[in-house]
Amino acid sequence: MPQRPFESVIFCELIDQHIQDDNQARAASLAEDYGHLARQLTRRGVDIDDLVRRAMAFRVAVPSWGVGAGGTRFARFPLAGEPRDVFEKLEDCEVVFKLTRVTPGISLHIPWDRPSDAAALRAFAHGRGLFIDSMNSNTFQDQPGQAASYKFGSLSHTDKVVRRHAIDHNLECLDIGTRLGARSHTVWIGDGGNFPGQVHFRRSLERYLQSMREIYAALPDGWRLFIEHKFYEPAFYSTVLNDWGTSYHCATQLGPRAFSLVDLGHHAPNVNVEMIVSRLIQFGKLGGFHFNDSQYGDDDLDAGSIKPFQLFLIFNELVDAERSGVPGFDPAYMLDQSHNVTDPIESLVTSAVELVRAYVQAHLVDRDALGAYQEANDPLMALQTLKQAFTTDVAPILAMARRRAGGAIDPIAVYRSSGYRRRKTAERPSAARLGAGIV
Ligand code: LRH
Ligand code: MN
Repeated sequence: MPQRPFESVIFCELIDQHIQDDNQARAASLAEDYGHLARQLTRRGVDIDDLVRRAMAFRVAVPSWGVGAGGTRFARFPLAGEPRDVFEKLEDCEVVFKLTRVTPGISLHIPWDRPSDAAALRAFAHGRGLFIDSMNSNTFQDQPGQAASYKFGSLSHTDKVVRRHAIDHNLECLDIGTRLGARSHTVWIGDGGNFPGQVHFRRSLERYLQSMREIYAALPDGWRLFIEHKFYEPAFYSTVLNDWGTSYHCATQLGPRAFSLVDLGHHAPNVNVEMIVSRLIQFGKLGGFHFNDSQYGDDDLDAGSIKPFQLFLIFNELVDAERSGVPGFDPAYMLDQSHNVTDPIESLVTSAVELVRAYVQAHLVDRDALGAYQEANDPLMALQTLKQAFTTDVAPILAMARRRAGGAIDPIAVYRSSGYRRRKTAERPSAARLGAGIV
C-alpha cells in the first residue's frame, strides 16, 4: 500500500486547520443568518434544527472517475495535478468529503480503478473515512489486446463469445467489489445500432436479459444490482436498454435484488424525469441515481447547474416517499459527472451542496397543504406550495450542517485558500494525456 506521502498527511491536517480558521471567521454572520431563518421557519411551523439533522444525515457517493479531467468526443484538456491512479483519486475524494461531510462513499469503475491489491485499497479508503460504494462495469470500451470486441455490443452481442467476455467482466467486478466491501453493482451498456435494421430489437433485449440473469445469479449476499438506462449514445439510432420501461421490465424479470438506476442525463429533452422517479418508487424498483445536469444530451454537467427546479421536483418525490414511509424505499444517491472546464473537486463539492439543498427544500414543502390543494383541484395554490419551499434560501441550514459535521461553512473558499490544486500539481507531474473521450 503506497504510504501516505508525508506532504499529504501534513496537507490533510492543513485542510482541517483551514476549515477551522475559516469557519471561525464566518461563525458570527452564519449565526445571524441562521437565527433569521429560524424565526422565519418557526412562523411556518418548521423546526430548523430538524432540517439541519436531515442535512447532516444526507449521503451521496462520488464517482472516482469524476476527480479526473473529463472530455468530449472532440477533446479532453489535461488538468494540472490530475490524479494518476485510484489511490490519488481517493485522496481527492477525501478533500470533497472533508469539506462537505456528505460524500464518504466512492463509486469505482473497472478496469479504470482495478486495484492490484484490493485489501490495500480498502484500507487506504477507510484510513480516510471513505468506503467503496457501488461498482461499475465497463463493456463500452475494448481493452488492449481484447479479442472479443464490444464494437457491436456486449451483453446483447449476437456472438456468444463476446457476451461471455462481457459477463465474465461483470463477474470480476463482483469479485473485486466483494473484497472492497462494496454493496451494489451498476450495469450500463452502450449496446445498440446506428441504422434502422442493424439490431433486432426483441432478440437483442432477450440476449441482454440472458446475460444479466447470469450476473444476477452471481450477486453476493446483501448486494443490489442497478440497471442504468439511456436513450442514446454511443449508439445513435437504437439503444438496447433505452428507457425506464425497459429497465423496469428487466429488473422485475431478474428478481427482488435488481433495480432501476436513473441517470438524469439519460432522458430525451423535456422528459418528465420526476414522474419516472415517482413511478419507479410506486413500483418498488427505484434503486438509485446518477445525479448530474444537462441542457441537451448526456452532458454530465454539475447537478443543479442547469435545471435546479427539476432537481427540486425529483427530491420532492423522494421526500414525499420518505415521509410517507414507502416500504423498501432506500435509493442509492451517486453523482456521475464529467468535469471538462472546472476543477473537478470544486464541481463535486458544489454538486453535493446542490443535492443537499434540493433535499432540504423538499422537506420544507407543506405536504398537508399541498395534499388539500390537490384534492380541491387548486393547481395554482398547489404550485405555490412547492414554490414557497423551492424559493426559501436554505443556505444557512446547509452551512450549519456542514459546520456541525466538521466541514466547511464555505467549502470553495477553504479549498481555494488551501492551495490544494497547486500542491498536487507540484506533487503529481502532469501526465499531459491529450486525447478525447469522457475520461
Ligand atoms: C454512461 C454513464 C454510465 C457510466 C459512464 C461513466 O453515460 O452515465 O453511468 O458508467 O457514464
Ligand atoms: Mn451514469
